[in-house]
Amino acid sequence: MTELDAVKAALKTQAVETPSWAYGNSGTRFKVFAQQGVPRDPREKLADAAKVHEFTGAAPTVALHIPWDTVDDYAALAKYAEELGLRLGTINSNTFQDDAYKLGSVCHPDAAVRRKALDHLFACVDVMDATGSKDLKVWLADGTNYPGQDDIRERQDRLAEALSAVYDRLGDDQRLLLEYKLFEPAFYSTDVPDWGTAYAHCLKLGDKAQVVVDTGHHAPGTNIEFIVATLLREGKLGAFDFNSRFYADDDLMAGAADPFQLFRIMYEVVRGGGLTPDIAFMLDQCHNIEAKIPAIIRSVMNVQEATAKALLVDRDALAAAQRSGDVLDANAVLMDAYNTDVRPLLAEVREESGLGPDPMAAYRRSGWAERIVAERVGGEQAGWGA
Ligand code: PSV
Ligand code: MN
Ligand code: MN
Repeated sequence: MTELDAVKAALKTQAVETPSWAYGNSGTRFKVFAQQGVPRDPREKLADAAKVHEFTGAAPTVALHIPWDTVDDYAALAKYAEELGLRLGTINSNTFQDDAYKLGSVCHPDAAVRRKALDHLFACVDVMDATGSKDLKVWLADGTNYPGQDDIRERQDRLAEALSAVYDRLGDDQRLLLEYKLFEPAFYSTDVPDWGTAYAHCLKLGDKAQVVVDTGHHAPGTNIEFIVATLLREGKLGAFDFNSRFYADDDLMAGAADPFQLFRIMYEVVRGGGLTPDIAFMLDQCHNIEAKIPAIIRSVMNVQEATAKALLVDRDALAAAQRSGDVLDANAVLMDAYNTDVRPLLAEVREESGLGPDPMAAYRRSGWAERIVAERVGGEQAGWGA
C-alpha cells in the first residue's frame, strides 16, 4: 500500500457522530430563531441525520440527549435508525434543566436531589441497554456562584459517590464518559472544570471511565492538543465534542473559528494512534442562524479536512528535524501539511466510495430542504431543551 493509499483508507473509515439536538431549533438566552422544516420528534431528527450520512458517508451514528429525545420505545427508535442506515450512538444525560438542580445535581447538598440525578443517570443506562449504545456521556452543570456557598471539597466526595454508582451499573462493553467544562452555568466553582479533575475521577473508577474533550470548554489560549496528547498517552481519551469558538462555549461549526487548532488536535490524534472506533468523534454544536443540515455537513467536512491534513504530515521528516533540533524545518513540515489543499483528495476519496465529490452541492440538489419545509407543518418543532 502506498502512503497515499493508507491516507485514503483512513479517511474512508473515519466516522463523525452527529448530535440529535443540532437538528432542532436553538438559540442564545436572548432569542431562539425558529427555522422552517425543523424536526418535530426524534424520528425526524434521525431522518435529517440520515441525509448528512448519505452525502458525506462519514456520519453513521447519532447521539441522543435524554430527556430531549424521550420516546416510548427506544429499541424501536434504534431499529428505525437502522432502517435509515444509521446507528444510535452516545447517550447524553441531562441533569441541568429541572428546578430541583438549582444548586447542582449529583453534587447537590440535599441527598434527595442527588438521588433524583442518580436515578436519571441510571435511566440513561437503561436507554443504552435498549438502543445498544456503548457510551454514556455525563456533563454536569454542577458548581457554585459564590465563595462559601458550599463545601467544594465535599462536593467532590458526592460526585465520586455518584460516578461510582453509575460505573457499577454499566455493562461489560459500556463506558462512562465524563465531560469537563471550565465555567457556565456556574461562575465561581465548577465541580468538573478541567481535564485533570475528570481524569482523576476516571482513573479511580476504572478502565470503563474515560474523559471527553469538548473543544469549547477551556480557557482562551489553552493548548487543547496537549491535553489530547496526554489523555491518549494515558489511555483515557474517550470522546470529543467538536465545535468552535471565538469567546467561550460558542458551539459554532467545528473548524470554522480556528481550523489550525482543529488540525493540531487531529495531528495529536493521528500521532497517538487515536483514529480508532474506541474514540467517539462527535459534534456538539448549535446552528442558531444558519441552515442546520448543511451546517452539519460542512462541519463533518471540516473535521475530514483537518484529519486529511494531519494524515499527510511527513512523520519521518518531522522526526528527523525534531531530533536534529531544527526548529524551523520541524515547523515547516507541519505547516506544509496544514497548507495542503486536501479538498481534491477528499473529493477523490468520496468518488471512490461511490459518493458525489461535493456533499454540500449534493444535499442542495437533493431537494430535501424544500421537502421538509413543505411536509413538517403543524406540531411542535423540536429544539434545544425540548
Ligand atoms: C455543555 O455545555 C455541553 O457541551 C454538554 O455536552 C451538554 O450535554 C451539551 O453541551 C448540550 O448541548
Ligand atoms: Mn459538550
Ligand atoms: Mn458545551
